[in-house]
Amino acid sequence: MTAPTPGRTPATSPDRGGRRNTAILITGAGGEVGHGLISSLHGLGHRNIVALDVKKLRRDQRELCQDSFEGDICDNSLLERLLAMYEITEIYHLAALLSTRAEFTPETAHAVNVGGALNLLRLATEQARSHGERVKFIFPSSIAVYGLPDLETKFRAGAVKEDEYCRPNTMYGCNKLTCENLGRYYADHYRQLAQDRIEGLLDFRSLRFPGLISSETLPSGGTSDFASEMIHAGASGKSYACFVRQDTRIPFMTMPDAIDAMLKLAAAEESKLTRCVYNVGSFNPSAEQIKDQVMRYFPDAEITFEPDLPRQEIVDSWPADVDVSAAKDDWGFAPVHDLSRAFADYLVPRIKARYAE
Ligand code: AKB
Repeated sequence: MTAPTPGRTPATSPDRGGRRNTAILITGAGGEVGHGLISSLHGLGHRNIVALDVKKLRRDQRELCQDSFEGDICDNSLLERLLAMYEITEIYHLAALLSTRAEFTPETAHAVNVGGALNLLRLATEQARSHGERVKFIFPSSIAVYGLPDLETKFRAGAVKEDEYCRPNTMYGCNKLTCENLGRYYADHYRQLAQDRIEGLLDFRSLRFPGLISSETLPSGGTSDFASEMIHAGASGKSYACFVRQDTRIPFMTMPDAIDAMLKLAAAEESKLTRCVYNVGSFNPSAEQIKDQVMRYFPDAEITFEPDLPRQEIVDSWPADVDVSAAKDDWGFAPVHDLSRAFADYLVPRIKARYAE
């Protein structure tokens, strides 16, 4: 990993009286969500984005950031050096090993997904203590925190609320649920017995993403990836064997709606928030209905269904739908894309352009 060049001086500016520049830190910045988030934050006028990822960011992404680092969120010395260079006021902690990949290396997934989050939560509280302002910590959780015991219960449960069925069957789901609880602990109970306790250092907010579908990036290592893989294969003329049954149903949303939801939650007035973890999602088609949409726009697509039973079991334990009323009521969650608009207005035009290049 390439840490910041040793001896790099803290970034300061005259109008801050020599104090370090403020920064918005995005971990996992080179991933699917990070890719869209950097562009959206830059589009909103933020010029103090600091990106961290294990891989070097693409040039067009680096150019939207004030700084970018290659490194591991488990590398404490790297995080310390980041601390020394910037006054971090907001963190979007996106770095994670997704559900399928995590099942092959569960202990590594725990180390990265939970150990990394713990490092960032500690970094955030130290930052708040040192510069005297609360740090906003935005954490993407997942529908993987849910664990429906069987298909009958899954379909009877319908749209599950945040506090129902939180019994995950995957290491990734366990990790995400643990991180939600760690975030709430750091925000509300951190060092609660210490004499020198300082309250209110962290403003932790989390949203449970469903399957995300992007026109710009292909997913990797997720168990909800069948939707994106099917769409991109159909559009690029490749045959696709879907790894779940036709009747498989989970909630999804498009990447632009996911980024918009994350920024809306981040901007929400704290007094309006009745909880720190929210469900989001906007459509919940069956795998067959996704295929129907793909065939409508790419009639030559060759799509078959060859369920991978262990992965099928994971998806069957996730809810058929999620109740998003708390997000709508508290901070105005309002996704633009339902299934048909996701294809007509976003996926098909953008993906056709992408594969035409
Ligand atoms: C995955 O498929 O693992 C993720 C998720 C549902 O959080 N995309």
